[in-house]
Amino acid sequence: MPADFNGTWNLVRSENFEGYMLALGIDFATRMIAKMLKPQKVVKQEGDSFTISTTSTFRNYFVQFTIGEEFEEDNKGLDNRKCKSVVTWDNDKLVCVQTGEKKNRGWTHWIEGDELYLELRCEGEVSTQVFKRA
Ligand code: VLP
Repeated sequence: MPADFNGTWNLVRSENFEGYMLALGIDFATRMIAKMLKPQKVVKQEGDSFTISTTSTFRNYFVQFTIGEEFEEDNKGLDNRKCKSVVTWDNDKLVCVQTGEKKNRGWTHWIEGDELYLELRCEGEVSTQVFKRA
């Protein structure tokens, strides 16, 4: 029985988001705004089907996927690069591989206690975001 990510989650802390954004080539002005944000995630999980909406006062991002099914991701409003993405279970972790122009790009979600973790990876950079239930 895999983990249950359903719910509304608010960012409480993050590490090295700047490094991750630099690896993605996000410009200075956008990084200055983005690092101040406290995004909210709403995760809907039904079996192996997920929607994750990330909203903030600046930009919003929505992604929908089924475990093991590759999809085209446009990263609209983020770095706007297209990639082919696939999400799989690694025990209770949700692991996304984003294949495209950027090497070693992807993310992992897991739950630890009452916190939702998100590790963001791009090239050599790793950023960790931690969320608590709203
Ligand atoms: C772009 C890089 C900040 C920074 C500028 C815009 C949307 C897993 C996954 C959903 C993510 C988070 C993406 C962060 C990339 C920032 C706007 C921030 C709010 O989450 O939950 O696919 O990829």
